[in-house]
Amino acid sequence: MISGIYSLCDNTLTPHLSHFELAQRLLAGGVSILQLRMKGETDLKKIQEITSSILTLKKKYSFTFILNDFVEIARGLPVDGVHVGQDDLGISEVRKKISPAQIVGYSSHSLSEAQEAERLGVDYVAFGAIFPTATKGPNHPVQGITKLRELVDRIKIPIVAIGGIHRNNFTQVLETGVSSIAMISALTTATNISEEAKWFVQKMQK
Ligand code: TZP
Ligand code: MG
Repeated sequence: MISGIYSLCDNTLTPHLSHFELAQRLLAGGVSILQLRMKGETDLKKIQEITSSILTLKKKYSFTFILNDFVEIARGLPVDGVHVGQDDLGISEVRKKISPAQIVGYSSHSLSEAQEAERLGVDYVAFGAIFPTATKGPNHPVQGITKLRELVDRIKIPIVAIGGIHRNNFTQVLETGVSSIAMISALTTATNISEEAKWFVQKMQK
């Protein structure tokens, strides 16, 4: 379930596109996973509506749909899972709220945090930022490829590499043996989002 290209449906860098439009373009490019990420949004009804609209795309595309942060919304809708981090509810609390079929992903920012998340029973960990990224700003910790490789050796659950990943460093990340690779800017700021997603999808299938 967690393999291939993990796209973040976050329109911060492309506000002219709605989340639904962005999701359509990413999915048309063949991404395996789509995470709806609406950081700072407080209108729960709006998040619910957008989540429901993206769920309708399941009729057309096969993808794993993850909701970032909003566990209460994930609880009431047939999304495949939720993605949480340090600032959210604890893992066991999240588990109690969602359905047993739904998965939990966790954002980790060090080897020990990723290992602890595995111990607490998350289904996958995101690890990053692998490279510096303007999307997270200059103060976000950067892990690098060596640490990513180390994590691949240390844990059994799927690892999603994230942060600063673009065409020019994608192969390097892929070669570490991670299950999945996540991107925001490399996909959402492309002139043709679907074509760009396709390029990464094909690169990962080779
Ligand atoms: N978590 C760690 S880095 C990051 C997140 C959400 C941002 C990734 O964005 P980009 O544009 O792919 O570097
Ligand atoms: Mg969060």
